[in-house]
Amino acid sequence: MSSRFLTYVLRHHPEAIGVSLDPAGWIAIDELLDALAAHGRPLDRATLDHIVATSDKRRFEVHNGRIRAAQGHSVPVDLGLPPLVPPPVLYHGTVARFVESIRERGLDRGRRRFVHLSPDVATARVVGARRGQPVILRIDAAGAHAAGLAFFRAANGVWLTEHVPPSMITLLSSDPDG
Ligand code: HQG
Repeated sequence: MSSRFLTYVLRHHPEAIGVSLDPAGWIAIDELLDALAAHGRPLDRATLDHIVATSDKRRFEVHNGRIRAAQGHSVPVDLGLPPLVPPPVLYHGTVARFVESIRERGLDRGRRRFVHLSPDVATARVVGARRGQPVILRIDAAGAHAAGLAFFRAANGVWLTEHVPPSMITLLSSDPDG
């Protein structure tokens, strides 16, 4: 099993294996493994630990025998992250077909709890490249924070905020090497 089914369960559809997450998104690992087995997706603890340890984006947090997705949820969760002062500039990787709408409406969280922002261009490029030729947007995080928007940092370094208005967004580059 790759991390994909685990992120599906822990971010979006815990009910797919008949479990629920606690309000902060955690589930006991024993309960998760039992439910996976009961739904034809057996996974042993060593393999789970390997998936967690080798997840390229550090997608999972493990603590006190429990596991949760670090970010990316569409189910209602309160991760309990403290609001932080963000770096002055953050980045968002997307693709050209979304840019006009983003310029008009700003960055929307869509079905997820938050808009996801990257601390550097290289990471944003990887995020955008999931959908095609990446386009990098530069986010005036200092300005957005000064305007009263709350920022949070997930355990894996992804920055989260509920919405970014168009005035805080600059098209940085549509050149994958730029
Ligand atoms: C776009 C992955 C039109 C936005 C990544 C994005 C990340 C708009 C798409 C994490 C828009 C949403 C999240 C607007 C935003 N009009 N399009 N107003 N506002 N968009 O997947 O940031 O591999 O929900 O640009 O690495 O791409 O799953 O968000 O293209 O950390 O672990 O709407 O998911 O991590 O797509 O990715 P998503 P995202 P994992």
